Amino acid sequence: MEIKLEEIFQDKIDQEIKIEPRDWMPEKYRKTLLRQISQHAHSEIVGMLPEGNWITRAPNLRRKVALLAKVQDEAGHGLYLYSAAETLGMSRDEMLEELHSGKAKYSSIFNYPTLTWADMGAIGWLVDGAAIMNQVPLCRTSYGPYARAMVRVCKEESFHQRQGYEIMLTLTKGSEAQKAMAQDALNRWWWPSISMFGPNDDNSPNSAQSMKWKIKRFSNDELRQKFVDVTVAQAELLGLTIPDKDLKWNEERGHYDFGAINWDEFFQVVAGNGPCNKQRLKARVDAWENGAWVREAATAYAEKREAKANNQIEAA
Ligand code: FAQ
Repeated sequence: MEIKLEEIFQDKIDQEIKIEPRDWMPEKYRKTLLRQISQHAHSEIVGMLPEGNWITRAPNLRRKVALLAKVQDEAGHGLYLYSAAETLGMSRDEMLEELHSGKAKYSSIFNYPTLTWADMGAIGWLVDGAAIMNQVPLCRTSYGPYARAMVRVCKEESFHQRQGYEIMLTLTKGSEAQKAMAQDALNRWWWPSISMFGPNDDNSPNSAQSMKWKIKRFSNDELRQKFVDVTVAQAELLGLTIPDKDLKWNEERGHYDFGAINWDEFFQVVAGNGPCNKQRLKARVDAWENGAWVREAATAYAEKREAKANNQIEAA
C-alpha cells in the first residue's frame, strides 16, 4: 500500500503537480521540508540582526529608510516561511523552541560581524545576491505553500540586492577611504557568501533525495558556480577585487574557476563556534523573553473578545 502511494506521489512530482498540505506524502519528505523551511525561516529572522545593528547609524535618511524597510522585509519572510512550515504539522512555538535551544540550524552567514557601513552594501549585494540565486528555483519547489511563499520573498530579495549594490557603487565612487572600506567589506564577506550555498555536492547528504523530490532544483555547487559567474562582472564594474588569487575564466568550462573554500571554518560556524553565534542566539532568546508580556496580553485580549462574542450569541 505504502509503496503504491509512494509511486503515485513521485509521479505527481515528476509531472510537476504541486504537493499540498492534505495530500499524502512520505514521512521523510515531510521531515525534509520541515527541516529546510524552518531553517530558512530562522535564517531570515536571525538575518535581521547583523543589519539591524546599523539602522541607527545609517549615513542619511534615505539610507535609513531603505535599510529599515529591508530588515522589516526579512521579518516578513520569516513569517511566511513559519506559516508554510506550520502546514507540515509543527507549531511555530515548537520551531522557535528548537532555535532558542540551539537544536535548529540557521544560515552560517549571519554569524559574521558587521563592522562598517560598507558591510550593509556587501550584505545586500552578496548575501541577498546569493539568496536570490538559491531561492528563485525554490519558487518552483514541489511543495505548494513553500513555492508560493518564495515568489514574494524573491521579489523583495531583488530590491535588497540592488539596495546593497547601490551602496557599494556610491562608496566606490567616493573618497579613497570609502573605496577602501568597500574593498575591506568584500574581502570579509566573499568567502562566507560562497560557503552559504552549503557543502560541496559530494559532501551534501540531503541533496540527492531533495533533487529527486524536486525540493531542490539545482545542487549546491551548481548554484555556487552560477553566483560566482554573475558576481565577477559586478565586482569589475565596481572596480573592486574579489579576494581569490585562483579566480580565473575557464574557456573550456565556460565558467570561472575559483579557489578552495575553507570548509573547516564553515563547519565550525554551523556547529555554533563562529564569531557571532552566541551573540545572535542570545539576541533572539532575549527578544522572545522580553516579548512574553505582549503574547500574554494578546492572548488575554483574544480570550476576552471570544467570551464576549459567545455571550452575545447566547443572549440572542
Ligand atoms: N548554514 O545536505 P546539505 C537569506 C547544513 S536566507 C548552515 O547540502 P540541504 C535571506 C544543512 O542544513 C539564507 N547550515 O543540506 C537574507 C545540512 O544540515 P542538516 C538561508 C548549512 O538542506 C539575506 C548540512 O549542512 N537560505 O539569506 C548551510 O540539502 C540577508 C548538509 O547540507 C535558505 O535556507 C549553511 N549555509 O542544502 C536574510 C534557503 N548549508 O539540516 C537576511 C533554503 C548547509 O542535515 C539578510 N535552503 N547547511 O542538519 C536551502 O536551499 C538548503 O537547505 C541549503 C542546504 C542549500 C541551505
